[in-house]
Amino acid sequence: MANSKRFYITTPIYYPSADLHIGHTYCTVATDVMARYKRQRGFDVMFLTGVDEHGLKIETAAAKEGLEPKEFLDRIVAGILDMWKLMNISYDRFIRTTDDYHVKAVQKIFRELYERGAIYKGKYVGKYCVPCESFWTETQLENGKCPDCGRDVQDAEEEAYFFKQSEYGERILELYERQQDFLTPKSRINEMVNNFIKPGLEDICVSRTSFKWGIPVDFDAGHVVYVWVDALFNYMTALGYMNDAHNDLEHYWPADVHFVGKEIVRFHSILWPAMLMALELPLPKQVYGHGWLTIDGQKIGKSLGNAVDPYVFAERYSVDALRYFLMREFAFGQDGDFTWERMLTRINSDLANNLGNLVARTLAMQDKYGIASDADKTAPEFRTLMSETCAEFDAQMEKFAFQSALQAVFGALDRTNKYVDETTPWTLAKDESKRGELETVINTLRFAIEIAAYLLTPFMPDTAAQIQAQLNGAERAALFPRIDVKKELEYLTQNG
Ligand code: ME8
Repeated sequence: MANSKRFYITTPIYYPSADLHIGHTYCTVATDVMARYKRQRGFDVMFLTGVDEHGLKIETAAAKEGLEPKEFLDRIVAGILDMWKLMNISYDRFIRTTDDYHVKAVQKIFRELYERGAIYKGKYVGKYCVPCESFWTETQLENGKCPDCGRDVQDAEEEAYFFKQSEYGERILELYERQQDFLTPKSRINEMVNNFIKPGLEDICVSRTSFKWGIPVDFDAGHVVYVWVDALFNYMTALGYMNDAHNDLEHYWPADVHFVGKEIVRFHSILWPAMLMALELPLPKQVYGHGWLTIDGQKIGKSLGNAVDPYVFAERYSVDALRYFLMREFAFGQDGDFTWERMLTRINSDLANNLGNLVARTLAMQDKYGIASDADKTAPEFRTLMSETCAEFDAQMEKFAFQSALQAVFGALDRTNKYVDETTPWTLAKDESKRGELETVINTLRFAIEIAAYLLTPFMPDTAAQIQAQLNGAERAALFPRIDVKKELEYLTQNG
């Protein structure tokens, strides 16, 4: 059943964390928006997410709680699944790297790379950053610390397997040339070329013997597979690569896009294609490196102690408000600084005042004046406006420019609200001879709202469905109550 309209999109697989914060939801919401958008347009979508469960960090965290790693993980993974449910994440498949099929597949992949001569045995001397699961050479350190997170690194020396990453510099550069969209936004290419490829790629250590919690190398006891090799292949094992648990590799691979945070672009745009080249496998079409959510310029994360709890957020303002805010407030490719004030202001201005108010006043007038719905009675100006809005929306979505796509919709809603003020339906209603005009105004408003709701569906599925239901006659209810920003900020400072 070959369907040319296939769309395979992935999030990174998350390190299991008991403290989920809105930084974690950012990429997953964006991926969900894209997956819903493509499904709405008739694509056969595969949306993969999951968890990355191996490595020293997990082993240490589990031991701290006196638990076996798997026991520790099961509890945390349940929390993650709960969070995706809360956030209305419509993933098609969820992979755990402890899943038996993945473990066996990675063992086969490692052996295959070894047999092809892409992996060899050597000695590892260098530095290791435990939280990042990253090896570094002396020269890569910044002031003796991990260049990614700035934390202390440890000395490490042991017998280990290496992947011949050094052989792939030229081919990776060619890839960036040939496949212009391979790595986006474009600024990320310069980072990769200048920081890693130009200085010369090094062979990368891909096995460890100093801890146990990893996938064992099945032909050399004591070695476990480097967590990034294990993790990256999730994108293919989840489709059935080197296993029979799934069967849709041919159907969905190569991936249309991997969404990843900017700090892991390096693994996705150098190590990942290099390993695929070594195995002569097709490369993903695109890697998109998004920015971070920050607070006071610092990446939101548990270690910085500045997490914003999505549960609290969703309970007070709704999941759709959170999804909307994340996608509208920040440009996806860049960092964005979170403040409660920004968030409250955004919800008020766009969702309560613009969208919510338009829907409420349109339906109130329709009810009050007893206007029958008639899709043929729409002002030509709005047919043009909404068709231009749809075109602009699509163009932005294809570039993953969620912010601009939403700006297009809300620009049209703004225009629609102005149309109410210009046409003053309450005046028309007083004059029986203006009945036809009044019918056109109300139906034009309905038309604009209906198209906007359609476009907003991937971003705010519940709200869009509610709008559609109200247009179809369901009981009227306010979509987003207006927030008293000053009062709410006081509440948040006292309780946050
Ligand atoms: O990196 N803003 O897992 P992870 C935006 N297991 N994105 C954020 C963020 C923030 N404040 N905090 C985290 C890993 N993220 C690996 C991935 S893929 C084969 C293996 C994003 O749980 C981060 O940028 O540390 C990353 O893309 C994702 O959450 C998972 O991070």
